[in-house]
Amino acid sequence: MAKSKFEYVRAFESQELCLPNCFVVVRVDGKNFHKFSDVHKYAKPNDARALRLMNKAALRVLVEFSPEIVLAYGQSDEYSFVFKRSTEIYCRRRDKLVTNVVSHFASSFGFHWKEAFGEDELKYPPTFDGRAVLYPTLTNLRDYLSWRQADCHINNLYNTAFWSLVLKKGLSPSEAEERLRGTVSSDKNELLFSEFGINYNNEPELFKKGTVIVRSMNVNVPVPLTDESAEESAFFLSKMPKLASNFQIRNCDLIGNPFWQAVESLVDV
Ligand code: DGT
Ligand code: MG
Ligand code: MG
Ligand code: MG
Ligand code: MG
Repeated sequence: MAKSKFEYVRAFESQELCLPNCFVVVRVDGKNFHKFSDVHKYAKPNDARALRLMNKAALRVLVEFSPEIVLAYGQSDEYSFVFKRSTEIYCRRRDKLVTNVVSHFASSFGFHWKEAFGEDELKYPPTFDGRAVLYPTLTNLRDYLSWRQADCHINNLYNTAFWSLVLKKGLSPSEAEERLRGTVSSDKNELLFSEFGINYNNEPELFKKGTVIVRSMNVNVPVPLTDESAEESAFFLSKMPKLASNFQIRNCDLIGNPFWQAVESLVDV
């Protein structure tokens, strides 16, 4: 094929490759979801419709890039996708990886909106950012996921106490903030129990733990802490490619050893 005189501009393109042998974690996060959650009247502190939609968009990403993503973890407006360390997808080109994941996630979020939100319309197109982080060891990867799950727990405990004070006791946001200043976890647990009759341990695992999706293929993920009801499975599998049924969606602990004993042979490849 004849080359045009313009072809030389290609040489200006640069590309970064993800270091060999490292886990590639792509994390997406909603842009200004403080506002997005307000405009779409998300329930406070947690909106199960929104979290289930995030899970469904994430499942789409695992299916689209199957079998390269072995694990994903999501909470709030974020999701982390773990590519197996041996992945050769896009020759490990960083830009390709991040942009393909984030755009597939965002379009899936819009695509499945109605299944989660029904008559409540999507009022404007949501935006997600994306980044890739490389982890050389399984310990680093475990610590990364533990960090995200601990973040989920800390925020959820705070938000549950905060919104109880505001919505059930009529405190203003600044009064609630003042009331919680300097409290530790046990104080918040106690406050929820004594003032609102809430046993934090009994809150839904979806809210307390976030969600992990495992490319299952025979691994026996322990503690199906959520009952994966028929209704829930139907939600995840509707309007999805068949392959979606090969993934396990759980709201389980990622910090302790049992989860890793079950998935290590799947993840560390
Ligand atoms: P960013 O990420 O820098 O563009 O800004 P934001 O506003 O997305 O900040 P971020 O990602 O740190 O915090 C997530 C926001 O999303 C936070 O304002 C709470 C909101 N959000 C996420 N999930 C829920 C939910 O289930 N219910 C409610 N009410 N809000 C939620
Ligand atoms: Mg942010
Ligand atoms: Mg955000
Ligand atoms: Mg966030
Ligand atoms: Mg092209």
